[in-house]
Amino acid sequence: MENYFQKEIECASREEIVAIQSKKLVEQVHHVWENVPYYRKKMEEAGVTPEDIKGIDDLHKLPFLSKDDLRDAYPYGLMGVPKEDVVRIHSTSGTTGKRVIAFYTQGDIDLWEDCCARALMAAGATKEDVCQVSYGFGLFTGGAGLNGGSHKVGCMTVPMSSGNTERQIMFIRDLNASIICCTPSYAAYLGESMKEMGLTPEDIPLKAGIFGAEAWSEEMRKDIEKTLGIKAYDIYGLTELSGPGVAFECSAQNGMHINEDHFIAEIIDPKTHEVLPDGQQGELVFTAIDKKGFPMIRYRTKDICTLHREKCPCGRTHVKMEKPKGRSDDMLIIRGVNVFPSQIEAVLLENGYQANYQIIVDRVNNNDTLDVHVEMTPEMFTDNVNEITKRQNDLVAGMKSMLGIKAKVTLVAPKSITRSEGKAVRVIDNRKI
Ligand code: DLL
Repeated sequence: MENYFQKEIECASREEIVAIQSKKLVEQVHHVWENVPYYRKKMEEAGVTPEDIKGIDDLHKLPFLSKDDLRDAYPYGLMGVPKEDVVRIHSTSGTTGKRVIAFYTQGDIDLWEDCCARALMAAGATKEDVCQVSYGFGLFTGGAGLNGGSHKVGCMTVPMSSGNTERQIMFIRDLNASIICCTPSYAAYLGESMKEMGLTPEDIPLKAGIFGAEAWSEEMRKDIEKTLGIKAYDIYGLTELSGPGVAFECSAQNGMHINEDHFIAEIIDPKTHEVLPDGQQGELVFTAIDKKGFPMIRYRTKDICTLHREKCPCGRTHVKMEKPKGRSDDMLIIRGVNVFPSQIEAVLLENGYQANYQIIVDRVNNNDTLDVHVEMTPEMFTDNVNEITKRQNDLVAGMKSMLGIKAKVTLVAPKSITRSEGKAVRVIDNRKI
């Protein structure tokens, strides 16, 4: 039996969703026009006034917001309410530029936690569950968001935060934790550590995991499900739009339902800015129609993705997004060819490796080089040179057929690549361009 947090809205008809979105969009545009001079100026420059926006069919008339706008307006320029109505901030790690600071009213936090509760219940959570939240707490949104969602479901919530893997495993076993929330790379590391401790999936009480905050492949899902003996569900979100829970996977495990009563999704061509039809890949753009503290209109995420509206067996009617393929700023251009780290990862997992790898890009004599360091698993570890060479050649061939270009592959000893407790760092780009 499918498990819902807010069935009426999660399974609403298309007409109902469109009506909700249209009404909220009109209100949100007025709110922003009156309270966010930065965006009002953008609207004026585009020749649009709130009167031009009568429903979602008019969405395309509104100007985009980009990461550059967030940088320009840092820190307070896009705040949508007086400071006394803000109860919290969160912030991005700033790995790809200046930090983003997002502001939340109490109402914003409530709806965000509802979104996370929907995700947990879609993964089977009930008030009987013990939910261990092993995303980082603090400025990062992962810990706070899923912690709040878990409270709303009524789970016994364990606010672990990330790190201290032995203690994580001890709590899972001692408290009989049934649900874990963390990044997929940390889930893989937990699995690896449990295996080393001689634990089998039967010794681990977990039944489900809610994994997101970074791109991960289907192969990695299979791997985590096998080692931990759980069902692994994807969850998507970003600080600018509150955090985790913008979209989440249901029992069908093939794409994430976007919470359309709070967020309107569009896919655009990142070059021409043209809105693309469902089923076509492009950049994901969101309009947050409820959030008041940091109201984002047509925010360009840089995430490359596809939307689908086929009927879902879980009964939810909200549009689904595929796993994002990566961010347009993660995409490497190597010798003119677009390469996503997720494609390299897929080749490794298909060949029996785990997602312990590092991609090193450089430019030598005006030529891009692509080196992939890949850890052997303990089972395949050998010092037989012929064996290693054969394995390396197999991976080179696999990558050539996936990417269309040649990579240099170096196999390294198990455990020699640093593990991550949060988002994994996969790419080192040494090119000075
Ligand atoms: O990563 C929020 C989050 C926390 C999501 C916990 C899920 C779970 P940021 O740090 O602002 O927020 O990073 C947002 O991470 O634009 C994507 O590029 C990437 N991302 C997030 N979830 C996924 C996912 C949090 N499920 C950025 N698959 C986004 C692929 C993801 N990429």
